[in-house]
Amino acid sequence: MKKVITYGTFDLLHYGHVNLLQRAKALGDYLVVVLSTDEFNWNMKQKKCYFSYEERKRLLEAIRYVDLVIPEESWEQKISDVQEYHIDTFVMGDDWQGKFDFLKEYCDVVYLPRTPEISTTQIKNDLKK
Ligand code: C2G
Repeated sequence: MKKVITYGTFDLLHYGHVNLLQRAKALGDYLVVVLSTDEFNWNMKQKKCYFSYEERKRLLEAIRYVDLVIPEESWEQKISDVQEYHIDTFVMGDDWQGKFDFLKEYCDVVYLPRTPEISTTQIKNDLKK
C-alpha cells in the first residue's frame, strides 16, 4: 500500500483544498492529512481559524480522498510523521515549493500547483464586501 501525507489548516474548506487532496490521493492508496491545531495556527502561523480543529477535522474526514486526519502541533514533526506512518510520498501545494526538500531523505516530495483563483483569505475578504 502506497501512503501519501499532506499538511494544512484547511479552514473554510473550499474546492482548492479538495483539488489538492484529490491529486494527493491519486499518488497512492492511502492519504494521511496532518491538520494544524488551533494552538499551532495561532502561535506559529498567526492564523485565527473560523472553524475549530474538531470542526475542520470533521469536514476533512467526510472527503472521500482522506483516509486519516491527525494533528499538526509543530513545524518539526514531519520527519517523525513520515517515519511513524511509513509514508512513501509527501505532498504540498507549490506555494511551499522547496520548503520541505529535507524530507527527500525519507520519502518522495511532490509540490502540486495550487488552484489559483481561490483562497480562504479571499473568501473572508469577499464576504466583507
Ligand atoms: N491549496 C491549494 N490551492 C488553493 C489553496 C490551498 O492547492 N487555492 C493547498 C495548499 O497549497 C496546501 C493545502 O491546500 O498544500 C492546504 O492549504 P492551507 O490550509 O492554506 O495550508 P497552510 O496554511 O499552507 O499549512 O506544515 C505545513 C502547513 O501546515 C501548511
